[in-house]
Amino acid sequence: MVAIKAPSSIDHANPLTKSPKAAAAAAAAIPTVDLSSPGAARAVADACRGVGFFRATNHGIPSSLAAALEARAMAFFALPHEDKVDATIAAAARRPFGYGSRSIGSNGDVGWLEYLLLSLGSNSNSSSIPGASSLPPSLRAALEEYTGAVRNASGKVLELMAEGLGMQERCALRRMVDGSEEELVRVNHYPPTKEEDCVAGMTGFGEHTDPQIISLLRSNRTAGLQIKLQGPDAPWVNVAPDPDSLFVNVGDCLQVLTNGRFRSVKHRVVAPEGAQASRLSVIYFGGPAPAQRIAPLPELMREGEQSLYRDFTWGEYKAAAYKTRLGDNRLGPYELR
Ligand code: GA4
Repeated sequence: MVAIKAPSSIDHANPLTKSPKAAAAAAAAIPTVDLSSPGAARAVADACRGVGFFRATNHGIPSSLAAALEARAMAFFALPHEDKVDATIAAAARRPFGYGSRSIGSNGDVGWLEYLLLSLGSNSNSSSIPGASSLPPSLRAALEEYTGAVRNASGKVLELMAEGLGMQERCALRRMVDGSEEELVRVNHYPPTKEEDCVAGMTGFGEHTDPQIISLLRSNRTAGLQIKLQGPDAPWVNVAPDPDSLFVNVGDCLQVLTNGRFRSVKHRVVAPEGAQASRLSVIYFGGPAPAQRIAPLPELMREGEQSLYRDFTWGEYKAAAYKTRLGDNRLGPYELR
């Protein structure tokens, strides 16, 4: 692999994370929510209004499922390149799905990673993932079990969000994702950097926001994920890896549905200099149905409050988003002020 120089925005000498004290301050900026606690709905909403990101504990995904998927995914990524391509031919027929290495999307973005990107298919009651049919059976089974569990966790978080927003129907947000046919799973593998690759500030996955409603990430113990706190001059902070937690992030559609109350969070992965270990992360993305109108939910609007965005459907937004570069401001063209 060839080292990729990060854009200058990537700042390893981030003042917030340089000293132990500053690192502790940065970590404190990332809220933790115990999803089983009585105050969870309020804590989830506070986190989504503030950073747009939080660490969720007691999410209900058995650690054995996540560990099994991690082991099988690691074994898959250790296969020869050709085998990985062959095993994902079924999925790759529908770009951008399948196995990818170093290139992200189809507009020239590159990263220090390889990945599997799959659509979870149409039937939320069925565990079978259409594009996974030719994957090694043990990986396919682990993926199907894990995605079943992470879908439930996502549904639970969406209910807490609705409750925290004071919505009448707890299921209103969850229903937008359930059966939408727009749920994805992505398994990212960031290989260790060898000494000759060690160019300061390599990009693992460049900065971006997720276009969907919600994303839930689980990683192994290798660091690399960073989020940008809200505000133009806000710093990037390291997210300490925690395989027992899920990291939840607000996507662009949820920002619009809440008329900016919840904030879509910028995030990126830095390939740590001279890391000995691989980083492996699994991300679930929950999007709405293609025909779903994305506009601020009327019940959230105060009297006289104006929408900050021009209406669109998820189908339109996705088509436009997939033509952009990773770091582009995808909501920009829809902003009214
Ligand atoms: C970011 C979130 C998800 O990983 C993803 C990505 C997608 C891709 O990898 O093909 C995109 C990116 C993501 C947004 C802008 C476009 C499309 C790469 C890219 C440059 C699967 C998604 O839904 O949007």
